[in-house]
Amino acid sequence: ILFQVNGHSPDSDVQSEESLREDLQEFLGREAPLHQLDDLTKVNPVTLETVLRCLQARYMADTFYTNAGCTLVALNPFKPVPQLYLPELMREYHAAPQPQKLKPHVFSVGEQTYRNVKSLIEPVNQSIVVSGESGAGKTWTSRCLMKFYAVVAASPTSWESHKIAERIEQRILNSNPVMEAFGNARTLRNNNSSRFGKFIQLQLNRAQQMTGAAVQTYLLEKTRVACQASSERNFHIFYQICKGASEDERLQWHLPKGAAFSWLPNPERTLEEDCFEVTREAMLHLGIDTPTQNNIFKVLAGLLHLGNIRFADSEDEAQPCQLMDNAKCSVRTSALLLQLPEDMLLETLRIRTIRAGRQQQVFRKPCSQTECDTRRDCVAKLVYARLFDWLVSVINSSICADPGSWTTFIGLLDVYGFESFPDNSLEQLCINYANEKLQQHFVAHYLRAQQEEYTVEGLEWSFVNYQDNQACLDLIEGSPISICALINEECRLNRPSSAAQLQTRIESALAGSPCLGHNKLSREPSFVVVHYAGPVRYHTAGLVEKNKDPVPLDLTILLQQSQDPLLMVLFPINPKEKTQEEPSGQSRAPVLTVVSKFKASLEQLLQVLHSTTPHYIRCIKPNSQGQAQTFLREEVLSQLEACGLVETVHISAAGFPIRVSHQNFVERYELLRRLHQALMGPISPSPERSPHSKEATLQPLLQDILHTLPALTQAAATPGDSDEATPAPVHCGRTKVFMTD
Ligand code: AOV
Ligand code: MG
Repeated sequence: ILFQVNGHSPDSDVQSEESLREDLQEFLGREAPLHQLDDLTKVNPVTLETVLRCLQARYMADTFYTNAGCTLVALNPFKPVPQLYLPELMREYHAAPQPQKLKPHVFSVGEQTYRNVKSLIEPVNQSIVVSGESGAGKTWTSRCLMKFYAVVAASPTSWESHKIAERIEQRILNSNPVMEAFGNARTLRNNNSSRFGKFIQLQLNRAQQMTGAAVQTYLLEKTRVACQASSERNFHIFYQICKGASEDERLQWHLPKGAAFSWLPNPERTLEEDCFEVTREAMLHLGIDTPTQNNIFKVLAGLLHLGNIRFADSEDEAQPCQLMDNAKCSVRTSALLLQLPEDMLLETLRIRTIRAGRQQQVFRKPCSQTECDTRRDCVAKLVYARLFDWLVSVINSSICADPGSWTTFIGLLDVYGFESFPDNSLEQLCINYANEKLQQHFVAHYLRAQQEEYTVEGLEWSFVNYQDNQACLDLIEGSPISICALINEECRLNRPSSAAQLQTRIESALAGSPCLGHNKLSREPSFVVVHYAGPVRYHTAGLVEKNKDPVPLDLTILLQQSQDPLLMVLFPINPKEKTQEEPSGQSRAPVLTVVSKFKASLEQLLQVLHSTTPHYIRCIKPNSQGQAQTFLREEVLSQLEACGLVETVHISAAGFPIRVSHQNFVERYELLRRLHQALMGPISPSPERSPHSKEATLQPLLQDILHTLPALTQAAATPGDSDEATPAPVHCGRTKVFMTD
C-alpha cells in the first residue's frame, strides 16, 4: 500500500508516510491474537497454514477445543486437565442462554445437541460422531459426553428414591469400564485402544430425561486374543484377572502368581486400565452377579491355559501332532476350566473330520502343527467373540429403557480411525471403508450447512460440482464389481487361488477406477486404494481366508459339549446346528462373509445417522509420543488431512473462504478506502454518516469500500493480466461480506 502511495507521487493532502504507518499499525493490531480465535473459519484466509498456526497457538496456551464451523476440533492435552471437566462447568454450559457463545468445549456440543432435541416443535433425534486417529481421544470424548448427559439429563425425582448405584445414568456410565476391559488393549499407538466400534443411543423421555440407553458394537478385533503384535498386549481383562485375583481365586482359576502365559505379553507394564476392582464393581451394578463374574473369569483363565498348548509335527504323517514340553498339563488345566472332556479337547485340536461322498462318510485326518495352532487359536477367538457379544447383550438388557418410556435419542459414535500400516489386511480395509462412509456423510452434511448459510445470506453460489469420495466407495463396495464383490466372489467359488491371482483379478477388473492407485514398488501381491486420507496398500495374501473366517464345525461341536454354565449359554445345542453336522452335499446356504456382514452393519448405522441431525467432533493427537505441551506440525497436518479437516478447508475455499461481518469489514477496509480516495479522489460521493442506527451508518461506508476494492485490485494488477473468467471476488451478503481467497 505504501508502495502504491509513493509510486503515485501523491498530492499534498495525502497523509504523511509516518501517519500512514501509524494507521497501518492500528489496522494490523485489530487482528485478534491467533490463540484467541475460537473458530477456525475466522482465520483469514482459511488455509492449511493459518489453520495449523491457530491450533498450535491455542494448544500452547492450554486451549484444547476450537470450533471449525459446524465441527469441534479437540486436541489431546496428554495431561490431566481436571478443571475442564468439573460438574460445575457442565451446569454452566447447560444453564447458558447461548452455549455456542461460550468457549468451545465438548460440553457446548453436548448442550447444543441436547437443546436441538427439545427446541424443535417436532423433536428430532441427534447424533454426535467422534472421529480421529488412534489415541486422539475419541473414547475419552464420548465418555465425557456420557458423563455430561448423566448430569444434565438426570431425572431429578429419582435422586432421593434410588441409591446412586441403581440409578440408570450410573448404570449407563458403568457400561464403559466393562466394555473397555473386554474390548480395549494396549497398542503401539494407545495404551487404551478400543478394538471395536461403538454406537450408543442415549434414550430420552418427553421431559428430556435419560431413561435408558442401547449399545451397538462393530467388528471386535478378536484375533488379538490369540495373537498380539510385538510390544502390544491382549485385552485388558486378562491382565486384570492375573493381577487382581485373590489367593482363593488364584487357586480356583489356576493362576499362580508369576505364571507365564504366551497370550499375555508385556504383563510387567502396569496400566491404569489394569484395575480389576473397577471392572467387577461396574459389572455388579449392571446386574452381573459375583458367581456369573467368577464363571466368566474362569473361562478366560481357561483360554490363557489353552494358549500355552504347543504342538510339534509328528514324524509319521499319519499320526497326530505331538505335544511339546508342559503342554499336557496345559491341556488338562484348560479342559478343567472350560469343563470339556480332556481327550475330546486334545483330539479336536489335532484331528480334523471330513465328510465326503454320497454317504457322507466320515474321515479323520491328523492336522499339521500349523493347522493345530490355527484350530487352537480359532477356539479362543470363537469363545471370546461370543463372550463379548453376550456381555453387550447383558449390558443392553440392563440399561435399555422400556419401549414406551422414551421418545428421542442422542447417538454417540466412537469408531476406529483411518489406519495405514506397512502391512494392511482385511481389518484395515474394513476400518478405512467405514471411515470413507463417515467422511461422505460428513461432507454431505457440511456442504449442506455451507449451502444453507449462503442461502440465508442471499448469495447465489452452488457446490453442485464438488467432488466427494463416491469414486472411492464405488471401488470398495460398488455393485456389480468392486473390491468387496471380488473378494466375496472368491469366497463363494471356494476355488484355490493365490494371492497374486487375486491381485491380478482386482487390478484388471477395476482398472478404470480413479481410486485404484499405481502398484509399483511392491514385492508382495497387493493393491493400492487412494483413500480421501491418503493411499493405502493392502496385501492380498490371506485376504480371502480372513473374509471367510471359517469356523470348523468340529470346534463348535466341541464347545457344545462343555458342562460349564456360561459356555452352555454361549454354545447352545440347537436343532439347526445338529442337522448341519450332516451337511447335505453341495446345497449349503451362502456363506455370510466378514465383509458382507460389516457392510450390512455399516449401512444400518448410516441409516440411523441419516435419520438424525449430526454433530461432529474431530479429535487430534498433537504428537505420537503422548507428551503434553508438544505440538508437532507435520503430525497434526497429516491428521487434519486424514480426518477430513483439510477437506473442510477445501470446501470453504471452493466458495468464499473469507467471511467478515459488515462491521468488521468496514473497520478492516476503511483505511483502504481512505488511501484510495487520497490517490484517485473519491469514486463516489462521500457517505453521509447517519446517526440513526449502526447498520445505517455502516451501509454507505460498506458500499463505498465495495466499490473501491475492485479499483484497488485492478490498480495492483499488471496491465494485460486480467482474467475475465474469474468470478467476482467480493459478495455482499445480508450480514456478512464474502470473499474468495
Ligand atoms: P482413541 O479412543 O481416540 O484411540 P482415547 O480416547 O483412548 O483415544 O485417548 C487416548 C489417551 O489420551 C487417553 O487414555 C488419555 O490418557 C488421553 N486423553 C485423551 N483425551 C484427553 C483429555 N481431554 N484430557 C486428558 N487426557 C486425555 V483408539 O480407541 O486407539 O482409535 O482405537
Ligand atoms: Mg477409543
